[in-house]
Amino acid sequence: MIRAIIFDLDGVITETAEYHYQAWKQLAGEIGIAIDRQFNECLKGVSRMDSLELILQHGGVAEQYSDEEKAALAERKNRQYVALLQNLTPNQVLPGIRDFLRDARADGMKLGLASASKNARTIMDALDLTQSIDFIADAAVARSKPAPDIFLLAAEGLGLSPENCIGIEDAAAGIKAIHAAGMKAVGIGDAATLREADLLLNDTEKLNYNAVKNYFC
Ligand code: B16
Ligand code: MG
Repeated sequence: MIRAIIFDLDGVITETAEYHYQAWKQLAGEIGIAIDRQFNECLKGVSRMDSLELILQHGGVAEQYSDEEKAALAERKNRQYVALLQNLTPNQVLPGIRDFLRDARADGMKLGLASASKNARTIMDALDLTQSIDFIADAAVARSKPAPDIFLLAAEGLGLSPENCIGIEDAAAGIKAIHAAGMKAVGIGDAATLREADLLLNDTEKLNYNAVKNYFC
């Protein structure tokens, strides 16, 4: 029996990946590392510190920075990212999401958010969606996706068992996290990356509440 739907944020509810990309590109450029949009694909759904590590490895300089210096670099990127988030408006909710949330809530479903982003609440406020979600899990969990922690925390916050929840994700690590939590997974994106999803949709426009409910119930 499905009683809750738990959403990822970047790539499912909105497309903040471009802002992450711009902020990381600026920081990487300042320390002499070039990244492009293709490289940015492997940062989707990955936590801030893990993203920095991947960028430093990409530049072959991961060993050259102390933990304190890495923390300072991540903080610098975040300041730039938060400044870019000023551009975010309610118009940037991805197609189909508002209708899905409305229909799910009207049908009595609980709604949760399981984003790796420590800026999730700011983003949901900017999108005018905070009131549409019942529980936002704190991204400061011990282990990031593909570990199940953030999805388990979201289920706990909603007062439900994982087997009563569906997760929706756009990243392969996110699908793994949903399954590791014991939930069914909806993937948003292409089959090559998300082949493990139980239900795969090309984009959020195809996300219809009744269709998803009928598929899993
Ligand atoms: P922050 P999601 C993820 O969001 C992003 O996809 C990823 O690029 C980012 O590094 C991560 O959040 C952490 O974000 O730096 O704001 O804490 O897809 O899990 O909603
Ligand atoms: Mg995502």
